[in-house]
Amino acid sequence: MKKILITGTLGQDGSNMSEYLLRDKRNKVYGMIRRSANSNFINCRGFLDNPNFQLVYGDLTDEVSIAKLVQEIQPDYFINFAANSFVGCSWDMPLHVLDTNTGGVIRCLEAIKKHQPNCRFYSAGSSEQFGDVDYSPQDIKHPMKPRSPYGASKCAAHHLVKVYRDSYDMYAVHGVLFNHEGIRRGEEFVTRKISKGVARIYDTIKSVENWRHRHGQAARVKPIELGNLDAKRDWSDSEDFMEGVWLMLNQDDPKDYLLASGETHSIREFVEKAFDVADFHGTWEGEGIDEKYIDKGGPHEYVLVEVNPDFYRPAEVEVLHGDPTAAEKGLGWKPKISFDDLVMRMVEYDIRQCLGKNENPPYSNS
Ligand code: G4F
Repeated sequence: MKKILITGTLGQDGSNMSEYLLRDKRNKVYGMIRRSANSNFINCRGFLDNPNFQLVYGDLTDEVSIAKLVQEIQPDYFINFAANSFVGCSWDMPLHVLDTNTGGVIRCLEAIKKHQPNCRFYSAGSSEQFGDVDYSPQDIKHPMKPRSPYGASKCAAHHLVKVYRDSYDMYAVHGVLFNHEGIRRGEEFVTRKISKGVARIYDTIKSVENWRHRHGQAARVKPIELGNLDAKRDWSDSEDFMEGVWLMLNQDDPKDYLLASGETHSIREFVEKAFDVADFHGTWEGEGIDEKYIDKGGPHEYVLVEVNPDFYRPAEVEVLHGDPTAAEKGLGWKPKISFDDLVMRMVEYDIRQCLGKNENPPYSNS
């Protein structure tokens, strides 16, 4: 049996990876969680009672806990998805970001070096490392030019993984993952904020249509408030990436790869596609902080999106666009879920949730 220790289990990637690995009954997955009064297990409901899954306590900022887990479990693989992962708040708590995202990786590497040197280690890198990009699409050789404390923390982690690999002959890889989303995505990230917002507006207008609408009244719709609409991101589905991460961990020799869709889309395009799924068709009006996305197609005019400068960042990564061809050649990996399907899946899922059809966030390939 292969023993796999995963951090960030309650989050999108940790839960998707656990589910992906538990499909093979020869894998035993240890999912690390931090102690909290209010842990949210919603992403894990589908596998919490799987006999090959076990929750274990630990914290990336506590080297004692990391060392203890590696010593006791003796994992064959250690997949580190835990992070302070929200770029937007990394300016508010830069030291915590560095301690978790960089210091945490050192603690993992040290624990492996000392207690289980044959364990293969995956470090979750980010396209935020490229930051103020020199060229598009970006490949793994693109210079690191981070624009946020978060991006800087991931650059340092990338260097450290290489240093440990070269210094101690460890199997350690740092996968540079472009944005990856899905129905387990946290609401602070822009795609889920939009898909949930679309579902909320859909629910408000459609439920009002049943009674209020008949009296000729408009629904009271709260628009989605967004920051920079012009930023472009290379979005994939998180589930697609899990296979790529696993392949990266199972090469003959450790090598870093970049995972991306190979397409880039603006926040504005994501908004349009998401509202299309719910059959709202707006137009953009105004400029800068006065810009709005307005649906004038029905008997009432609805402002669906407006700009709130509170969501602007002190420094922005304007465009990310990854080149996945090296991963395709080296790992035989390529993304399966298209941008349109990703948006559709997220919005349809959130609409179903709003309409009261509660489901476990499923892993679609299982
Ligand atoms: O969804 P985001 O917060 O993701 P971001 O910053 O690209 O980071 C994500 O992807 C990285 C990989 O590239 C990961 F490493 C990282 O952990 C995380 O998963 O923001 C995307 C874009 C930004 O340009 C942001 O300024 O959307 C823009 N945006 C516009 N309005 C907004 C909003 N972002 C958020 N979160 N909320 C808004 O209202």
